[in-house]
Amino acid sequence: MRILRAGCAAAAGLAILAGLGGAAAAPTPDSAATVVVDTSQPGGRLPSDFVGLSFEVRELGIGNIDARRGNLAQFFRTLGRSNVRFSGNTLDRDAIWLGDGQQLPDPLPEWVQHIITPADIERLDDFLAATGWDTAVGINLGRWDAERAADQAAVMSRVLGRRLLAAECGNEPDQWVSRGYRPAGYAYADYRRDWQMCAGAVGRMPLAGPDAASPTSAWAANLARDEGDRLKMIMIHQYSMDPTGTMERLLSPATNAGQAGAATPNLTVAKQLGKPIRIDETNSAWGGGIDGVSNRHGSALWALDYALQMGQLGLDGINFHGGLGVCNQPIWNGRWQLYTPMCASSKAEELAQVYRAMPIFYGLWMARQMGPGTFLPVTVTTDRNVNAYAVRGDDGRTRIAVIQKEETTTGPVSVAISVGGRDRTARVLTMTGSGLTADDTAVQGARVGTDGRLAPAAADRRPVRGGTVHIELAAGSAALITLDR
Ligand code: BDP
Repeated sequence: MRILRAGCAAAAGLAILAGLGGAAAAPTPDSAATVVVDTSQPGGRLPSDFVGLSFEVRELGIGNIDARRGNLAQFFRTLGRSNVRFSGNTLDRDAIWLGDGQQLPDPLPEWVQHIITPADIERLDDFLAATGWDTAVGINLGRWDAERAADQAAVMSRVLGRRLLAAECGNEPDQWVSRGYRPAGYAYADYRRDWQMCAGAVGRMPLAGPDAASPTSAWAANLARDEGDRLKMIMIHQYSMDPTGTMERLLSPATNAGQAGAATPNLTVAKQLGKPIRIDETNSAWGGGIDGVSNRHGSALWALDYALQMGQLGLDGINFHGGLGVCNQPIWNGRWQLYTPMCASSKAEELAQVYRAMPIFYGLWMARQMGPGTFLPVTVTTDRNVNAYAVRGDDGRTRIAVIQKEETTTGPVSVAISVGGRDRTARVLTMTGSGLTADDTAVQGARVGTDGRLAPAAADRRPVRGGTVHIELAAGSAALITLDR
């Protein structure tokens, strides 16, 4: 039996109760888990904008962020208001700003692949107005041009106003030597001078960064300490695996522990300094993701677990990176974005900006349903790969997510969730897929339609008796349990 987080004496007893208490018609569960929710000790916040998105800045430049076309705006509404960030490798590598009255360099340097203009910012603003989201947008610092940066900043403040959470000076500066933007030996002290140059050019605009590639890089903590009030929010990147990863590794307790370990040092500094911190670029594996892993059902279970894990740890938000090309095909520059939450089924749909949800989208949607609220400590006792989180919602309802991360051919788990209090009912929404490497993820059997909406069938009802609710959770699925007041 694996006891996750501090064990408690009641848990073992509940495990026995759960084994006896399964519904009569259901197949005998192979094993049991208990989840004890401590309703008396509220922890940190799960903000409403916790689960955000991140895209390459190229998506702005090629006109993909458009509320008047296709179904992208509805995808954003389906997820609920949050923060969308535009940056990524295409920022410093390929993107040039062209303000009104500015000229492109002649001859055009070979590196320029994408031109970002005030019209793109206007279109973004319309999109944000239509969806209720806010944004962080990158300014090219890798290939620096002070006049263009100042103009971009002025346009962004004028057009986006309060919808602009922050600008970001450059992407992954700790990789600029290997990308050829800076000479060998370029270190944090050099970067800090570059960052100050960018901060100087953008006026009073709020800034977030440094968006280092390595989650454990000291650049984030250094910048937060050195740049005081000028840095509004710390932004770090974190990918759970390298491109050699497997589904088994993605869903393993070791990866789960590694994620927390990687985020903790910068989070600790952020807390000491009282500064907000987001993982503003994340996904299952860098290098565009892994076919058969990042684009399959298991990634939905991973994303739900990971988002809530990071929320419970105390981060302020997490932006899942993606791209708006054809699903499972190279999106730009020969690179895949297999981990993307949404993508087009065909070239024609890509041009029409009609997307479909990838499995991971459902994981983000489930995580989103847990908040806003305050985390409650849970103790999970199980010999299976099960994680659980609880949140006391701002609406007064307690919500519990239980995630089972094993292949669907393994037996179900009988879960006894101890919540205390009087008898009442619980509503259960379940996210399922036919296998970890299937791509038919659904919530209550429902999938996102071509209109971008998700309309799950009514939740299942379960009684809460003696302070405990029992559910039977199929392997490779996740349940979101809402307690009625
Ligand atoms: C990050 C970059 C992003 C890439 C991603 C990846 O910022 O542009 O798409 O890696 O490798 O480092 O998938």
